[in-house]
Amino acid sequence: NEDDDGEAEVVVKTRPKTQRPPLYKVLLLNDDYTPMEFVVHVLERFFGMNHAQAFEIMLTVHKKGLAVVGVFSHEIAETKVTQVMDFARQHQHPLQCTMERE
Ligand code: TYC
Repeated sequence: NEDDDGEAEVVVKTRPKTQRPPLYKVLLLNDDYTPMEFVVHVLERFFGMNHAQAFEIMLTVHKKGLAVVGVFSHEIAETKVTQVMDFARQHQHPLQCTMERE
């Protein structure tokens, strides 16, 4: 950059990095004992899915062993996991729900 005094000058532009909060995948795991209808109900109740979506995801877990059921902030993901685990335990089903950083 050349201005009126004839001296070269370097203009440095700063590009502020936008900080984004880390996201967490909430995973549902398959097992041999939890009834399919219970899993569908969990997905409707805690993840706001309609019946068709919930049924589809339940079948994916059943066939593949696990599926991501949502992506949330750390606090929300923890709440979902706790809600699902408490609800499964109340109904004496071995359903497992976990979270992992995306
Ligand atoms: N595999 C279970 C059954 O055959 C159904 C099931 C689906 C269980 C999804 C857990 O996360 C799960 N009754």
